[in-house]
Amino acid sequence: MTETIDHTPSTAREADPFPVKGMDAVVFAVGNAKQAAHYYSTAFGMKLVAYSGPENGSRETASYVLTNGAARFVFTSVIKATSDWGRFLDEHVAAHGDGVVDLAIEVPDARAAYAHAVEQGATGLVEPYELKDEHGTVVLAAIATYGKTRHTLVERSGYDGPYLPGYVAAKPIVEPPAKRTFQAIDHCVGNVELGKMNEWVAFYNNVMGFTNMKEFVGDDIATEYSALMSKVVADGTKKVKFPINEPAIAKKKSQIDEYLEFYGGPGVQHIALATNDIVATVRAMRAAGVEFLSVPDAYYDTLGEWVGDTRVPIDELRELKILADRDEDGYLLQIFTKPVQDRPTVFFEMIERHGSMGFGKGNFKALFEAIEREQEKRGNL
Ligand code: TYF
Ligand code: FE
Repeated sequence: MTETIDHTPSTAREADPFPVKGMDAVVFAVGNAKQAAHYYSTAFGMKLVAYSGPENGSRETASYVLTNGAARFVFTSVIKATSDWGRFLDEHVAAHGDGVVDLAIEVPDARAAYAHAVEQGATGLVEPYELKDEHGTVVLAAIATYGKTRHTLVERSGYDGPYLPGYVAAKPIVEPPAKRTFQAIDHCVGNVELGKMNEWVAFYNNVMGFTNMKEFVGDDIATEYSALMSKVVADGTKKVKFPINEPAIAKKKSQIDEYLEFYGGPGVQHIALATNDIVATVRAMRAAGVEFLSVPDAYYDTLGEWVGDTRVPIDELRELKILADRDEDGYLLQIFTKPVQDRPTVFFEMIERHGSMGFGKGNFKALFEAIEREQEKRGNL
């Protein structure tokens, strides 16, 4: 008797209508991209790899592309607006301060992804188009998400230039650190208005076929510790993970309301960066002047009892104010920066995962109380 075995991966059998390869880039609109590129080089240990500006034919905007392993950030500022895109960026910076305009996703087929997204109700912002240079061809399209944020869909199909056609290779601003500070984008979090979280979760379910991850912050945590609710959507491979937060009503002003007020609407709240040595990363970033949230010493007095053994001794976690959490799959270590601009808006998370696919639910109380202490310093009670 012969047996036939189907070796097709299950995702292919089910014909995922919106396959993704991973995050392509996080694009920031900032007031001064030249200085932002310097900060992310010296403070975050990233490497400038590509540039587009007046010197190579882009008279309207200057863009700096920095990488760290697979993580790519693009910082764009307007020199002199002459098109709708330049005016959009000018208005974005005026209204929101420095912030994220684009969570670009790499897809195998941008035309198919765009057509599927629009058919599922997404707002199309840019119809698929090709860009070519001596390194090859890319296909780009863009759809809208929360606030004024977009998802550019990037099909690279073997393109081997430093970023996209129109960009030239650039040398690092400073010598990159001997040890990489992080190597990938772990997740990108959005803050939306009260009552809109489920609508945006449904958007990612329908438009991208993303599914809900098991970890969420419901009313219980919202009312007891902090005023927010959160759900996480992810693609089938869990490479692209998008938590969505909304404010909840509580005694204290929600950190999400504070963000919405100072950002001037919904937008990206934090980007989590994956590291395989969070101790070295935090030491390097602290030495370079990056400020992190602090939890009280008491957090570490009981940590060992519930987290058990981790790669890093509790005393070192305590010294560096790194948080730890464990679930049935493993554990994670994480820490959060303070907002990286004067507005209490965008911040970063550094995360070292050991099996756990969670987001640090065991830390939400300590973390949210730390955020509330910062809110009080700002006068937002
Ligand atoms: O991404 C997450 O879900 C965690 C926890 O305002 C978190 O990093 C959630 C909400 C928030 C800050 C951190
Ligand atoms: Fe996070």
